[in-house]
Amino acid sequence: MVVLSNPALDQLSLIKTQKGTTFSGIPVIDLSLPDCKTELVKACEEFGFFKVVNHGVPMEFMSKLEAETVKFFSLPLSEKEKAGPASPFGYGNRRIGPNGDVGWIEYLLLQADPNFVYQEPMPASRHNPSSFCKAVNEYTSAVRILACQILDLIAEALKIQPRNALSQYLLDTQSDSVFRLNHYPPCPELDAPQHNLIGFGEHTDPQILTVLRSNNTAGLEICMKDGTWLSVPPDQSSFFINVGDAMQVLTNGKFRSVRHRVLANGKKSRLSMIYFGAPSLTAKVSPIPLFLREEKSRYKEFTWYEYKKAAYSSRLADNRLDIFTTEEKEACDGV
Ligand code: GA4
Repeated sequence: MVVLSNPALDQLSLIKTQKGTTFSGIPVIDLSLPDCKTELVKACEEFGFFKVVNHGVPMEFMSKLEAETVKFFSLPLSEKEKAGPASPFGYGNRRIGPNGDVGWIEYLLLQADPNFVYQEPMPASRHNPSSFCKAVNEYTSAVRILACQILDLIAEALKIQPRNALSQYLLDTQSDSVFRLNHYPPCPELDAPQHNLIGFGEHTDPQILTVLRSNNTAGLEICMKDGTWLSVPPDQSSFFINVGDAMQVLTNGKFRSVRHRVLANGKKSRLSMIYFGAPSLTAKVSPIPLFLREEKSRYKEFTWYEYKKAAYSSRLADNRLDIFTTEEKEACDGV
């Protein structure tokens, strides 16, 4: 469990939400259908967010990792801390990033490049480390393939050449991809009807594409173009995909990096497993020439390292692309 004292609670943001808006219109894309690539592009432009079904990842991979994750987060704090501090990889609780952001959360952050094999040191007591490592490795390999399939379909629909121009970033052995396991513990005394506790504050993901799977507990909200927050009904057998900042830049703003947040409303534990597909630190990030035929570049070229360096001096809610834009202010950067 997360160790949180009552004064710690005072520092966490309590936000008021309008009465439970549950958005049912989130795009659901069936990857087995021939026209899914057009739908993927539409969803990336309109929402920067969608759900995929018939994705080919065995349910068994998800449930095995979920069971192992539950075991891991049930360990005593001292055992979880043996994974090392999350700076940047390891176990963390409450603190998110290095600049004062906090949430009602504990998590494990891991490297996720294609060569990386998750191994010990891992907590040993009451828990079988090798089965946890196996489940992480099995799951991350499968979702990496899924992310690459989605990127290839998008490239095909947009006629980006070569077809693997986007997925190659994730398949690069030096890819800076990250894997995150999040646990939002229940906090019943805060479950007042008009209040919600912030599990993970609003932000956009830095990377190219995010693949998220959660258990059946609600909490995720996405920010629409008009600034309203919509709650995403959980679905433990599907994946939710976020467009990240790097993808917004690669498409010169055609795709929208979606602002999102997680509320931990107190009744049930929420568990999520998230793969963030990223370029290598030396990769140059700038719009693909195809997107510059009719429009000038909205972004200055940067290396992924430069973006990351700036990102780690930012607060969670900051717009991390502002400093790389060629225009005064982004037109559609949410709230
Ligand atoms: C948001 C998306 C991923 O969870 C993450 C986060 C990272 C962290 O928790 O260490 C960051 C955050 C995330 C964006 C800005 C920086 C970095 C915390 C923070 C304040 C792992 C990532 O890649 O960027």
